[in-house]
Amino acid sequence: MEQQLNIGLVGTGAIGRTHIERINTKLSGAKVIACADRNADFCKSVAEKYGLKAYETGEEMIASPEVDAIIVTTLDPFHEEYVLAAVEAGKYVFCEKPLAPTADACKRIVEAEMAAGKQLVQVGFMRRYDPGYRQLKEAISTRKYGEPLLLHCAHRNPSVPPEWDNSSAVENSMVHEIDVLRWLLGEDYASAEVRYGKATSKAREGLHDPQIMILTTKSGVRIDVESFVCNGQCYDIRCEVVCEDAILNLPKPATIEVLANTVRGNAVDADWSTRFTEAYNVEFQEWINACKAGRVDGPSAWDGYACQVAAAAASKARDTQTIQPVVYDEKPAFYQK
Ligand code: ISE
Repeated sequence: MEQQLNIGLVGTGAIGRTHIERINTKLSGAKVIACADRNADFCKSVAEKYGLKAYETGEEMIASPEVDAIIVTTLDPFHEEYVLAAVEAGKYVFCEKPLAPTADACKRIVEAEMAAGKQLVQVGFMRRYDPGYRQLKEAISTRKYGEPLLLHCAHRNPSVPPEWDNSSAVENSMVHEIDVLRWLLGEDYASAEVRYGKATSKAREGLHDPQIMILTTKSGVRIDVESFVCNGQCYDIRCEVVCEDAILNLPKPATIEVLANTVRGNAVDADWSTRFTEAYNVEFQEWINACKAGRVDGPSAWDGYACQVAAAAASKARDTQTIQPVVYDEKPAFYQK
């Protein structure tokens, strides 16, 4: 029988727990067998619920020979230290997005990985695994419909948590577009801009919603992304690619038709966890398979860095209401596929 990949997960909050359930009940070839969290009591309760070993610290778990690979689902500011510990231990590590809150922190991870001499890090940009985005990617990369020229995208959430601030639209939500559109088009960004729409009265005071991010790629493709995070209705993700010979649209998720209140329509997702369930499943199954085959084939530490460079430019653009250049360091040969 093929050997099981034993995973240790650090950060037992909501997303961490859904990944434990996903891996241990739906996927094959791996099991989460251990966990760690700064909140020791909560960690113990999670360990008990799922039959895992609770470690006192993330570092201890990462170093343990019982654990083959690591998942990091802590709060964003703690990603760096656990990813670095995993790299130092020579273990594959999957880190939820963002790899780290700043481009500098991501760069430290990139440097540590290069010093280790082997790619070990994958970043949790699950949209790359969504069947709809994969169809778009295929259509764009073959140039079957000509060159992509413009993209119109939307990222709409019904509501946001209380800690959400003006920067979160870029840093927390639109980072997904920053990553997935760079991957779709296969090129880096040249500039970023963020403008405000007329503010909805439904957002709490001080929170400016909606916002529009405008990105221009190095070859000149123009992208607009609407972020409307207090729309009060539904979770809605759109991506329309205007090519020279066709207009391509991200397929809408197939959902049941509902007849109610004199309206005929299709059910919509209430949030991202249901909208991207299939993408998360594929993402983790492919990660498990790749770890067992001894490689990383998903979003790399370099992709994590590139995303934070563009996010920082977009945030600066929003704060100063100017257009900002997106300037990356030169991509090392280590990450050229
Ligand atoms: C959340 O953190 C996510 O990652 C979701 O995918 C995104 O749609 C949402 O806007 C974020 O708040």
